[in-house]
Amino acid sequence: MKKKISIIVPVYNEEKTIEEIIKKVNQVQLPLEKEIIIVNDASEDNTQEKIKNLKKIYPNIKYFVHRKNFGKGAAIRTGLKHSSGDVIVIQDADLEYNPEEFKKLLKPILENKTEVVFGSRLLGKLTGFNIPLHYYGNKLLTFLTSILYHKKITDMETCYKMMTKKVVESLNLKSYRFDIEPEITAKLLKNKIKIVEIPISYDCRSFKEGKKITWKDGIVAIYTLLKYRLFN
Ligand SMILES: Nc1nc2c(ncn2[C@@H]2O[C@H](COP(=O)(O)OP(=O)(O)O)[C@@H](O)[C@H]2O)c(=O)[nH]1
Ligand SMILES: [Mg+2]
Repeated sequence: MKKKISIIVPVYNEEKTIEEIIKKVNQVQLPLEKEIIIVNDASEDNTQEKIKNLKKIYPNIKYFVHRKNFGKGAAIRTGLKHSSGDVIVIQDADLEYNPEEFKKLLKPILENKTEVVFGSRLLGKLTGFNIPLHYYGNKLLTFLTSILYHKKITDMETCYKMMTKKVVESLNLKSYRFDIEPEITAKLLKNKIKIVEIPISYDCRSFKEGKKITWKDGIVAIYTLLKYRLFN
């Protein structure tokens, strides 16, 4: 029986959106108990104050702070270490992804049809991609993943990766930065773990609004995909 979901929120300088996203996460009605694990990756803005206020309002928040900036992957791994849920999902601290989608993502896991669900921004109706390089970069990285790992998937880089705790632990994650996404996907595919993809909505923010991933992370992603394909 699955009883609890741990929602891991890596945060770096997101003072404008952290309150709103945590409110949304708490609003969504799920058939599991929710644990929210916020990992502040040494933000230099007002994120820390905002999280402290949130903690007073929502008792289901666990809060951890890195003493220096290590990256999204490191923050996710810190969150994992402290999670007690049977199911794990990652939620960015901006507003690009909508937590209402958790309902759809959770369904096949609760029905024991799969242990891993990816929310795909590129399946079904396209919404919210508005930086062409970002859109084509995502298409390219996903295409490359499918070729290298002989399995068709549609969105390697999605933040909405929902997995049972058992599966995440088996992956033995090592990445520090945005290379965490290709690492997770590569290891799942390499270990022949089934991934169910469900279309989700997406609302891409601009760099001005705080988007942090860039084309350089795309290069690192290619390197990471090759690395796990060729070595362990
Ligand atoms: N912990 C941590 N999170 C980061 C870092 N850089 C970005 N993030 C978080 O990762 C999430 C995704 O960043 P974003 O730039 O929107 O990229 P995308 O959503 O993957 O395209 C956001 O919640 C950021 O706050 C970092 O250095 N450390
Ligand atoms: Mg984002």
